[in-house]
Amino acid sequence: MEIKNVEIRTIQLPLVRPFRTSFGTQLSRELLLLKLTTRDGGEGWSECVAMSEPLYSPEYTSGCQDVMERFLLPAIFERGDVRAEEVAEILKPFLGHQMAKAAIESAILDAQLKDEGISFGSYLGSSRELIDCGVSVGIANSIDELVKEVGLYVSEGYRRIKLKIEPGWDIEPVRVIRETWPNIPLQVDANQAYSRSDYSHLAGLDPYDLLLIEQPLDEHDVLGHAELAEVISTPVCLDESITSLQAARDALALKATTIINIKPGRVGGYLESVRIHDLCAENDIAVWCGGMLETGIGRAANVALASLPGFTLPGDTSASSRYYHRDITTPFVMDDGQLRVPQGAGIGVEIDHDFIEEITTARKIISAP
Ligand code: OSB
Ligand code: MG
Repeated sequence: MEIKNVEIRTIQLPLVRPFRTSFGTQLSRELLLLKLTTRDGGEGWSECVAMSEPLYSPEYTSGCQDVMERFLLPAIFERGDVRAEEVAEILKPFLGHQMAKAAIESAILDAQLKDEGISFGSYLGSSRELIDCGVSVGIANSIDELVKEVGLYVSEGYRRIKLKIEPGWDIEPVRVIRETWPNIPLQVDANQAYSRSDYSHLAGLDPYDLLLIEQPLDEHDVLGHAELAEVISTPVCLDESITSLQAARDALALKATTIINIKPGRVGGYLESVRIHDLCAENDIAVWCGGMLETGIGRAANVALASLPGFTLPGDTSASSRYYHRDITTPFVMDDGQLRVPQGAGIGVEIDHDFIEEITTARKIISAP
């Protein structure tokens, strides 16, 4: 496949409610959309999941655009005829920047699969048509507000609740939610907000039958997670620390994680995600699909990934309406706590071009020479 050009747009989409985590509060989602056009008229779409500031990971929207324009796309263009399976290898000399790389690989994969008439799901190795949905609940202003928000999601049918926690907002909200819903699958996500001096405090979560605690410590403190896992009974799950297949291997060898959150952007793409899935399956490690407040474009591919056999826990793959009043694709609508895996070619969703135009704040076309 020869690429003619890649259009990079910045879009800004308001969230239905503020999303507060230990690293800040999001009121709206800014992200990059890629539209790739091939020399023979094919098209591929992807979204780059980096956020506007480097608070969750080192990447951020305008930095991603810069590295794509300056280094990543020129290297892809130089190759000429390119397939998605070659992208990681071509981009390997450029260190880091997994989210930018993932966006390029995904756009190429979408164009390639549309050309071949294959869906993301069947290409990646999907084993089911429906996936179980969880929902990630931000830090609330009060316990009352939290109970209301969780109540809304429970009534909508979500099959698992994840509470964002941080020092000062942890044991008490978990206790109340567990007492209010004794049987709901429940887990927590700290986004690196704790340190090595907090092990005994985090053991205070043990009585609440949590599925897991996600990334309590610094991204680089893999050994700390292994130490913590020895002293608490809640299973430790890594998110931010797992930036590649190699990182996953190391974390498993160190016993720093017994469950892995796979986010394609964080690990450099869907192909690396499948490799991590396979590694975990061989080692009897459960995986689930994380989220980055995606629009329908990223969500479509995530839902396909989440339908692989090793994804045995509900993911942060919620319905479009949990995030946005209006999505930029045919919306993902939850039925009985599940989403349907798109069956059409490529990502398999219709794109709402008019709406994308409305929410575009910047647009640039990068052409192959
Ligand atoms: O840590 O999983 C996270 C959103 C943005 C950045 C990081 C995270 C999250 C979420 C929300 O928890 C997941 C989603 O519903 O998309
Ligand atoms: Mg997380």
